[in-house]
Amino acid sequence: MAAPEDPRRRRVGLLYDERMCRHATPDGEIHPENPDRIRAIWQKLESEGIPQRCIVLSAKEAEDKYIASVHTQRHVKLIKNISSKKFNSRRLRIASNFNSIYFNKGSSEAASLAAGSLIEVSEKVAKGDLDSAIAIVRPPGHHAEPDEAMGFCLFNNVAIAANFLLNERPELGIRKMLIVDWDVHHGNGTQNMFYKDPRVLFFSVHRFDFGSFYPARDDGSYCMIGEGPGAGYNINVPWEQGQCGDADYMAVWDHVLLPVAESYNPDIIMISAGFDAAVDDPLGGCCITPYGYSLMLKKLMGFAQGKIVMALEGGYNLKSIANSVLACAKVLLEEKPLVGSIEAQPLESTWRVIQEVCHELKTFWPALSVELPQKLLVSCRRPCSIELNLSSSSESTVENDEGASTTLCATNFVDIIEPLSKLNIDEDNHWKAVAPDHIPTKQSSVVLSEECPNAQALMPDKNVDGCTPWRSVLSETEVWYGSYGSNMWNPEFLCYIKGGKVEGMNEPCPGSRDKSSPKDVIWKTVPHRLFFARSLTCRWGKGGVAFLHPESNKNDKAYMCMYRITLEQFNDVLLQENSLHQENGRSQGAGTPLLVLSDIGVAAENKSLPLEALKAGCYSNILYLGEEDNLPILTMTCSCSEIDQFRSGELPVSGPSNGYMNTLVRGLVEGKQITREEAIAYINDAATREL
Ligand code: X5A
Ligand code: ZN
Repeated sequence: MAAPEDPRRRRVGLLYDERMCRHATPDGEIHPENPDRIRAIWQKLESEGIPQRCIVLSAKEAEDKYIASVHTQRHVKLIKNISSKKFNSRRLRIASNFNSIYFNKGSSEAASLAAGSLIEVSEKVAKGDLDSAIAIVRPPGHHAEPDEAMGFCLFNNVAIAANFLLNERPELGIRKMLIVDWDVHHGNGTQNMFYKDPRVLFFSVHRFDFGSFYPARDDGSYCMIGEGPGAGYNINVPWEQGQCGDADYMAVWDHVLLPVAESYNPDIIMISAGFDAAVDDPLGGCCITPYGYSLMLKKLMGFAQGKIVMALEGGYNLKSIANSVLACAKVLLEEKPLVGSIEAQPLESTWRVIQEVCHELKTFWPALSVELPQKLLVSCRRPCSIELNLSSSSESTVENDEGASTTLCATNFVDIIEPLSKLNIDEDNHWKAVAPDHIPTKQSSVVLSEECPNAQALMPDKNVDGCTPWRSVLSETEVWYGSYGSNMWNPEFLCYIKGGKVEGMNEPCPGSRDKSSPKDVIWKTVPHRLFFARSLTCRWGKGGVAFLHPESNKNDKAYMCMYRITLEQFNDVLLQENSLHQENGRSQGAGTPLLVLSDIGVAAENKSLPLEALKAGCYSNILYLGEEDNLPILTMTCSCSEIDQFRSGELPVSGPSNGYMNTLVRGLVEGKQITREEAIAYINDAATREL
């Protein structure tokens, strides 16, 4: 006999359907958005006895007409048909026309089941048949645009269901709804679909990194507040960096989302619940714990009479997503009060972001006009992982008297960049990454150059008997390479040595032949003018890149991160820095080195040494900046004649792009030279002051 139903017991819908596992990469290629994600979640819930306590539902395909309420007919047709035989020969090519998309024979069905599942559970929650629900679906949806699949998303599941409730089931009384998108990526598709619609308050908190984090479009900024009647009903909270965790999300909940939800008073809440901001996610670089997710959810249950629909979006660490969904399921079942605590303080940048968002929206939401507690705004900085790491490896860290430079020995260099690189993986193909042998981590921002077809063409370092002779000579000579641009950020520079790419690079670098790490890294300031010029580079897209004025001036000061590397490696860096703009540097690099030992003497005498072979490149001029530990300090910049051309306007001068700016700031801040604010001011000054 069945136990009588406890009237206080919450009815929680739980939807899972194995058929959504049939969407997979066509040839079994490894991919983070894979069938194991939802299997892992389901297994975890089963092992904890969750399904027995929920109302378990299986998926239903969405009707075309409902999908077509937010997508174009053309897009519906394409996704519905992409798995049919007649697309066999075209499927791969069509997928490659989209950004971060694959298709196989199971894709059409899975996409339509994911959307249909959301319709199904949303309708039941709206009706009151369920109190709340979790739909464990894939493919995810929030990046999907009206006429475009992108970012692993085919149909916009949440948007389809939201539209269904508002327009197809008015009798259920859902007049206004709140969509909370806590996936680490911006929900660009959903934002777009309801941008002018005040019946949907779209709230997305995501990594933005000044516009360089996926999807790396400017519509994730806090300036995007909605339009026409929808003005004020779109709220973006764009993180400036990774590392955000429970404390940061709680601060945003308490100071932005909850006050707004309180005044908006939604009839239902849908959550675009990606779990890629979870601790240990390979793409997100943030660190929400399962306890953090349960608090975020619990705090939302106070609205809309607890009517909450959760839809899985991203989340790529199987353990993290399983534990996080489990924590959420327990909250919806409302078994016990939450236990846990948040140790960390919000990041300093979190308060800045919250202030910006509130400032932008306070005319629409008076609750956002309250001043943030003053104590939160001053010195609330929490140490980031690099600092923790440095202080724990005391014998490898030497602060000199001025406190200006930090010397790390070679082995620790790797230890120290490792936590940073962990936080910064957002390459479409990062999962193919192979960690360099001595980096003891499963995750690395460095993608080795295996996949870089031009690696050999760029540096055909072998003749019939192995190494070209010049290489062995130059590999014995050490120099300091002084970087003042994006190479100040260690993971970026390491790509020129190890090969591979970091976030923001279009192409992987081939690396140097000698892939050994720099023997030392120190910082210095030099009396040269930093400025930004040229307007477009392959690597960084639109915007200028950094140069040093070749002539020194005692009133100028530029920060410089110096790497102790071999002259062979310096040559390879030089080639890679210049090959972006010209083809002939490549063949040049093959047979003869660009810079040999005797050139250093010439450079030292004249302070600069223009290299004829690189004259078509951006950085064709070698600067000699003195010595450190009896080794020459070299860098590369433009020629003196180019300075005149920049001044006359013959060559363009322009400020750095967001992505480039972000990397410079990161380099300076993570290199512990200056604070984020000072770094931004330093770059802005260099970018705006006349040459
Ligand atoms: C749903 C989701 C991420 C796409 C990342 C592409 N998409 N690099 O998390
Ligand atoms: Zn995501």
